[in-house]
Amino acid sequence: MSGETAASAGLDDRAEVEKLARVLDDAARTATLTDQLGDGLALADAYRVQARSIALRHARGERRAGYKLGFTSRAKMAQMGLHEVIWGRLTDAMIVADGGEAAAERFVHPRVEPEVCFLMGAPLEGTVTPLAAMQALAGVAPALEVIDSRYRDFRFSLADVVADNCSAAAIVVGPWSDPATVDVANLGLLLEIDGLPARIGSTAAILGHPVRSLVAAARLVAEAGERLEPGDLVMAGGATEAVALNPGSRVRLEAERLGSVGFRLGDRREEREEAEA
Ligand code: OOG
Ligand code: MG
Repeated sequence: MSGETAASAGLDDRAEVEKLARVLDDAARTATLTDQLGDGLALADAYRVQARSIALRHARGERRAGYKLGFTSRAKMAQMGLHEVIWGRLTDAMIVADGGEAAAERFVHPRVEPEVCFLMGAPLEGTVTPLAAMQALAGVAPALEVIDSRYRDFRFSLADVVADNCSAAAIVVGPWSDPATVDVANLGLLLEIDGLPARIGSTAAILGHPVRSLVAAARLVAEAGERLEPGDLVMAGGATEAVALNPGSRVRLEAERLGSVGFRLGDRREEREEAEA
């Protein structure tokens, strides 16, 4: 290392941010693993790398779809050994239709998490009350997130995972409910894989109330000079540990009062046979 630490000096060199963004973008685009970035990366620089990697996606035509929060439940924090709420960006290319299929080739070692997704009806930024956050909503839905770390062994530091856009890979959003009529504070969640229960939980596991994720999102994105915009999706974070998926798996989340959402991970063999036919 040089005399200065990355934490104090930051990645002064734009070229260095750009290089790391390209490495991670390539890894995500081609579904290949890459090495952890190492101890020298400061969290603020990791967010700069993330922003640049998303800019590369936008340059390829992907559109903004909103934000995701990470490590908003104890179960997720304990599973990954990291204890700070993080945020990443969603694009339209990550959206899989409810009841649809996601090609297995898109992922390296996918895991699925039961979540709640918010739909913004009005802008929201900075320090807001839970009530103001609720009033900015147009909808709330049961949702699944597929995370797929680009790092070997699904292991990373907080800065690593932030730079890697918080492992974001795909989301599946179920039917919208009116947040004025459904209280999302404490709703039972049942995650099924291939028809068998894989995890049970509650929306209360998400920071005690999922609206706190929305409040955190408004504050955190404002620190980066951004705001939640009407039409944005905001994924509140996994309510339970993430569960590893195999090709061909059928995933379904049943959420009390909100209904269900599901998708199938494509079967690599079928895809290969189709390609050969
Ligand atoms: C980081 C992403 C965390 C969540 O819902 O907590 C996340 C990871 O665990 O790979 O999406
Ligand atoms: Mg998640």
